[in-house]
Amino acid sequence: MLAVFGHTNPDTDAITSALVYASFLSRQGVQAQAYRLGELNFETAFVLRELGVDAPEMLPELPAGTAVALVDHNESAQSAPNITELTVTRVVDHHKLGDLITAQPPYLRFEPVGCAGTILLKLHREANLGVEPREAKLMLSAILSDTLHFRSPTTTPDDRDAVAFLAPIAGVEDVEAYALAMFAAKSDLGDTPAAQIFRMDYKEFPFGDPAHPDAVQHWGLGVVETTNPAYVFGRKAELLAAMDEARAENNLNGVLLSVVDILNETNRTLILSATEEKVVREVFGAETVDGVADLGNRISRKKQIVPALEKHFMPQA
Ligand SMILES: [Mn+2]
Repeated sequence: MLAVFGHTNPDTDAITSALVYASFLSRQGVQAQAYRLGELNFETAFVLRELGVDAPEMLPELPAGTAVALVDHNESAQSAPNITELTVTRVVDHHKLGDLITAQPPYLRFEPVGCAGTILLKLHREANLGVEPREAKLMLSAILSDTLHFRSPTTTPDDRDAVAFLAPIAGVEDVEAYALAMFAAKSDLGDTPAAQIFRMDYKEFPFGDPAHPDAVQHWGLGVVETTNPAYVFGRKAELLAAMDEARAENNLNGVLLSVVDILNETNRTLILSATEEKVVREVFGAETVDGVADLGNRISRKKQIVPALEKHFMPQA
């Protein structure tokens, strides 16, 4: 049985792509089971509840050598704790290639599109496999989530085509209304502890030349996508404390928490210390005022934040 899973601190794409790819593989005669690497966020819980679909189980500790398939990620820092001991046989992803190393030739499908769900739809169409309403709504939800319903600069024509194809099958007549309901669910944070809010959409990245491991910096980058940024800034002090804890706990050089206003398409980022303040000034030209730096319309971590930091920390040739 092939274990299929998305990244830690899963978002909607990480969960739904694991479910859809596992069922796709099973239909192709490859026994596969979806798992998750963390708790669902409120948006994903809403999507699964709407569909009456159970969340995948937490990935158990897998013995070394177990065959696995990765969706929506490929970097070891964002994967199962013992990923380097597992046998990665398949990856379907739309992120930059990281430190993936395999002993055997794997099946790899990478495309620079807005969502892993968009690639999964292509796999169905290429295999002449019909898309069931359940799978259609899972993929549709992932694409709307990852692209913020086409607001994100990561959006490609393929993502738009996929949504146009999937919405009628999924029975979603008003796509924007459905997207807004997802975003509202995601923004309804209630009394969620600050540490959990910081971790909900959080990824760690090594920056710098891997040939000089001593010079590599490790940064933790959190994002809160919300229709209610005022609520998040109301908890600024708690969030900064949670960031401080995470930095110490995980031995990080820096941490950032970007608060993305989905509807206004802006990013205001919480700045913990002089270290982050300096980097954000040098990389983005943004000054920090009261612990907040205005990063303007840079709402995509993948496309607008990570590449700029990567370049900054890479030794100049
Ligand atoms: Mn994704």
